[in-house]
Amino acid sequence: MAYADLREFVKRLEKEGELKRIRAEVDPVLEIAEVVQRVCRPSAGDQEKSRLEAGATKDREKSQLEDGATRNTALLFEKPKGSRYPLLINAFGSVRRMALAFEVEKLDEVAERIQGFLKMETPQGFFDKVKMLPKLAELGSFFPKSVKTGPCKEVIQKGSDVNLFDFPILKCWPQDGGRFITFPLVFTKNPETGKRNVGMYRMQVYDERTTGMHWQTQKHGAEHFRRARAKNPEGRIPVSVVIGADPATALSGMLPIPPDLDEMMFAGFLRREPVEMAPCETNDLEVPANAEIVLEGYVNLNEMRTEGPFGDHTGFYSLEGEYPVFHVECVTRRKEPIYLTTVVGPPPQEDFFMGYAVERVFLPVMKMQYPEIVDVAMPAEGIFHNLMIVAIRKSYPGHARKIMNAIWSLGQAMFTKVIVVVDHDVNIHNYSELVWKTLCALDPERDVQFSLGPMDTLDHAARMQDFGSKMGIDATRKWASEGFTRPWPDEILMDEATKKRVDALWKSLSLEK
Ligand SMILES: Cc1cc2nc3c(=O)[nH]c(=O)nc-3n(C[C@H](O)[C@H](O)[C@H](O)COP(=O)(O)O)c2cc1C
Ligand SMILES: [Mn+2]
Repeated sequence: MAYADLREFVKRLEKEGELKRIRAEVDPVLEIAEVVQRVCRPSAGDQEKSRLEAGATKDREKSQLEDGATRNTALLFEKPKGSRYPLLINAFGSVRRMALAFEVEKLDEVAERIQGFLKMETPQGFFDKVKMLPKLAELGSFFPKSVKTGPCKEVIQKGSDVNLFDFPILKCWPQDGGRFITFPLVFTKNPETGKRNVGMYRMQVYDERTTGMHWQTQKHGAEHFRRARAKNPEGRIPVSVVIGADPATALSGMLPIPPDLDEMMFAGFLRREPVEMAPCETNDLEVPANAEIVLEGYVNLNEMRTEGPFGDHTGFYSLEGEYPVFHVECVTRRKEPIYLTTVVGPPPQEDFFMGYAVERVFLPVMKMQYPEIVDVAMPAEGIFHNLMIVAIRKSYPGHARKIMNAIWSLGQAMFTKVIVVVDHDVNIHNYSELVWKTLCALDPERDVQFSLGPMDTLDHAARMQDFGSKMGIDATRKWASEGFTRPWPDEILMDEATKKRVDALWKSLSLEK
């Protein structure tokens, strides 16, 4: 049975020893973020240790940043200063909790389910295949279901009763421009097709009823805004924002899925039960009926306002920029809503584990289109878009370069700043092996390729916002057919017969502790 709502997930986390309640009063202005830092990030030494362990066991999931002194758990702050409502944070901040969110033992199970669907007879081509999902979903009845009302309507507040400061909204870092809603699901409709989009875009609170809307230029919410503005620059678009829902639904806003593929359908697929959608009170959007908090309102198409700075997941502040403005006209909520939030900052933070799950879950989709891809890794320090390591089964000259170009054209992977392509026999989750073999395989001038393209808005080093250069490193063995005519040496490995002989001798050498 799917989690009915966020509070069921809280109960499950608690039962699994994955959640701590904090009864002391803690200030959502800076203090909560600092507490989270001490729980979710081990000291540098521990990090190095866990990395070495992970490398030794070929398993990145082992480097879960479990730290001796403070255990990495979800935190439920029962008394955030200045608010009547509890605050849930770090709920998804480990591989284990991500697996609990998707109700699986291993994230690979989700990948296998997706693979099962992709294997069904579908037209050729990645997007066609992915677009088949809604059709398959209709058959499998994952499609969202309209209902008249739900727990998200226990309390309805309109007009001057609306006050965002009722909620324990975080200020995360000292130079942040204000308090930010960090875990919202932003609902809009494509003004041309009427299709829904749901995205997780942070919202800076300007006053009781106004926030920023941080739609980065390549994101689907931004596209809805632009299309509506092109039709009627003086108009407005309806926007509703959900804070807190069952885990699959809450996470669906960050999924890098194609435009016009409904995130709520995908959430239904993930939770194996349709998401029930209730109509909003003041606009024509629908929101998950099990939501904790819903903010209904609109964005004016001719209004922009300075947003930021914001301590971002790059580990640096993203600077001020001009973004649309969200006006809240109505709040609907549970009587005692749980305020779901997260902190981003120097990696790794909670969002690393969300990104890691996405990497694992979407790997079969990448492999489907590019079967030569054996594995993909995005290390935490690469903050999703800065570094992607790809292992391929190389079968023709220039194959590594082809994969680089493929990644630079694949959905949000277009943002990838550095791609390293290695042969299939490199364990890319063991960074020490990866760095060693990559460096050994390089003639830098020959093997490094530059390209230009769209950049993540948050990249502060790019020559311009949203546009800059990328680098691909071909660290595969070089072939004669690629102009490399020298012999390529074998990797040093002891032969099995000698190993067996030493195994037999081993005890007599008394070398064990
Ligand atoms: C914690 C967190 C915060 C995020 N904040 C933003 C943001 O402020 N603006 C943005 O454009 N994307 C942000 N993202 C990334 C988007 O959620 C992600 O790119 C998503 O796929 C966008 O949905 P879309 O493809 O429907 O536009 C954030 C992701 C996470 C995990
Ligand atoms: Mn989308």
